[in-house]
Amino acid sequence: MTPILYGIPASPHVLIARAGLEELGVVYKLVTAVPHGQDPEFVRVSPLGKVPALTDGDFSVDDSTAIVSYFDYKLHGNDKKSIFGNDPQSRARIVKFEKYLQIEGFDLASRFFRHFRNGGSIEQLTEIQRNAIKVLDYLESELQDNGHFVGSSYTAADTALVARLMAYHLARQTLDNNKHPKLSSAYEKAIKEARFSKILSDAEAMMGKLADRSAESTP
Ligand SMILES: N[C@@H](CCC(=O)N[C@@H](CS)C(=O)NCC(=O)O)C(=O)O
Repeated sequence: MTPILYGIPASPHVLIARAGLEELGVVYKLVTAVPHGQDPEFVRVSPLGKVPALTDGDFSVDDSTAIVSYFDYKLHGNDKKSIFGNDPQSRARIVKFEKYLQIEGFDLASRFFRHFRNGGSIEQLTEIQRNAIKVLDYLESELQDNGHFVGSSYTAADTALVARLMAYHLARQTLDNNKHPKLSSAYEKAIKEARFSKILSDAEAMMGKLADRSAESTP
């Protein structure tokens, strides 16, 4: 049975899950579910009402890291292709950055979306942008020259980074190539990869539809 991922393409946490699943080559079906949607199956698999949530046969779990880690283990166990690292030091660094991106990455994505939804002031937007730059400064300082946090292939930390930078782009923010050259080139490289450009296009299409709908409803 094909695993089902519940969520909406432009959700920052759905992007994190999808970037990881694409990297792992998981075939899944994306079923539209908005946070706190009332579809009974979604309510069952996501008791907190958050997206993303996953079902794979009888199993379900609702958290982007848990979803990626579930498939990583299912496909790779502890073999050398795990995207969570294959030695203690790599695993520690990958988990550290994935977690940082989950928590502090809020400043790159959801804070902007919340601000636009609530119609905040320019001063507030400037403050949010300033916070986002601090997060980007730190990530820039930790990224290797090859654009990965660890090693030379995409790990769960890298896919979380790609997802966060996609959300930053969806929030109409632009990376500054002079200030953040490693992040800028890592992002440009990633979105040229079909597996990542596909999920970015889905998210952009959804944002486009939302913009059209709000333009239509504007008198
Ligand atoms: N830790 C969860 C967080 C998921 C999350 O907060 N998703 C947002 C959408 S991006 C949501 O569903 N928000 C609704 C809420 O927090 O009530 C994960 O990584 O999947």
